[in-house]
Amino acid sequence: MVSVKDQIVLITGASSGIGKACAQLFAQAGAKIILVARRQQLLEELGEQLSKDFSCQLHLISLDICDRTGVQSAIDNLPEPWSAVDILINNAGLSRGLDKLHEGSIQDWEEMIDTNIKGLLYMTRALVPGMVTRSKGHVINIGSIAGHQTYPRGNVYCATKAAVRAISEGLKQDLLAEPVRVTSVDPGMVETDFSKVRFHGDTERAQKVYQGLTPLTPEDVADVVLFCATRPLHVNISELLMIPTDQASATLFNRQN
Ligand code: 8X3
Repeated sequence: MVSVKDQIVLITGASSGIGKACAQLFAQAGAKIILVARRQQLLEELGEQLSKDFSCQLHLISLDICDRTGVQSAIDNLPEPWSAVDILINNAGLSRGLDKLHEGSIQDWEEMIDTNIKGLLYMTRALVPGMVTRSKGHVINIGSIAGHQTYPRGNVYCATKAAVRAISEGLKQDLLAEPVRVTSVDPGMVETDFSKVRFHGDTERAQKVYQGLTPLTPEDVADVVLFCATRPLHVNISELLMIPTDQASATLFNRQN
């Protein structure tokens, strides 16, 4: 088993949900963490909490990963002690809308494509060259069951997660001669702000998504991310689909009411 102690871990979308849970778990395991998120206030609050709970070393970057030049310059300008990123957790992502494709909002599509695909690519493109040069690194993408199965009205969101799956596969192929690992952790239903964001803040509709069943928690997913990061170096977990016991496919759920 590999320890993440003193390894530099960059987490996107770190201020909430799966990203925040990863930050907590990796901090607890002694990693040095670069937290990337748009919301400065939430970043600072999380930073304070992590320093207090785990006295870990932290670097905060308030950034929208859709900003291509912003991503490159944030990575180019990482202070020296933070520049050799060992693990990139491409977690930032979102869904917007649950509409029939021919009735969908193009703005919603652009937001999902810009964050889930392009933002992930910008981060990967900025950080992987250093990993190759140092002969050390691991890219962990947070995919989704939606990348394996398209569900009604999921159209563009599912397409973005299918793209993440293809990007993970392609990156692994292109890094075959390098000791840099690539993993995709693909969760089913996880209770986060995911549905609230999908429904543009409609909390009542969001709550119904999780009604009558036990979804995964962000901590469940973070636990698996840490598992993947801590396998011996000759072991590459390429793709890991994890779903709640109350879920069997993207559309099959066991609800009690
Ligand atoms: C989130 C899982 O099935 O709600 O990526 O799209 S799902």
